[in-house]
Amino acid sequence: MRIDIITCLPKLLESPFSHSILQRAQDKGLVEVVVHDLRAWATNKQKQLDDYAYGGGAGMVMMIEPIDLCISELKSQRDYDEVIYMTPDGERLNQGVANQLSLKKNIIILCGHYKGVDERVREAFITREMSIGDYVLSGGELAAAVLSDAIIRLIPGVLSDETSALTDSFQDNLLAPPVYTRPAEYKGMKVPEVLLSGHQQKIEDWRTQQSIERTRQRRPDLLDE
Ligand code: 6GU
Repeated sequence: MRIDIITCLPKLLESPFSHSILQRAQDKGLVEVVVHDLRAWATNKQKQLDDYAYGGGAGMVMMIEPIDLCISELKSQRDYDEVIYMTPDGERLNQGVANQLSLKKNIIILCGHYKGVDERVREAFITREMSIGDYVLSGGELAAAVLSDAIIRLIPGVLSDETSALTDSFQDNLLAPPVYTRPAEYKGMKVPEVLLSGHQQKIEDWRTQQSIERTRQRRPDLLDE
């Protein structure tokens, strides 16, 4: 899989892809993440990317031409399954969407900034608009990093234990059960006996029951879906 991220703040995206699982996924060749500085497609000598909104009002709007040039250049090099625009008024990201997107071959992610992009960008180039939740971030970069992380860890081979994504919270619309490690007792706080019992079936049953109970208490909305 290849993810092309278009941004006017490429530095914001350096660190998230340079550590741990996301770095290892790239080193193994399972995913290629390429961050593009939109400034490289700026057309005037001031390298301007945004301008005042027609009709007035606070906030700058990202101009269509640099985005058109950038996306057109990428599309001339390969076919893309999706061109995703990160915006708080997009479709809310969930595990189901991450699962879908992890099956794609090439995707572009455009990060919004300022008051957003000229609406014609959305009409002409964008196939899908994503939000990561009902709150506003300063720009789409951190949201793009969140989306990319959620996708990349689902690509087969990225997680060292292939089954570990299957036991994540939300994978079956349930929250994950509690987990424990050594010591078996710490300052009087004990690990549930069943986990020390060695009875694998009892342990699975306990985990399932804990997942259901935890979901009922914390996220009853998930049980209705
Ligand atoms: Cl995708 N962008 C911004 N700027 N804020 C957000 C968001 C995206 N998702 C939630 N809040």
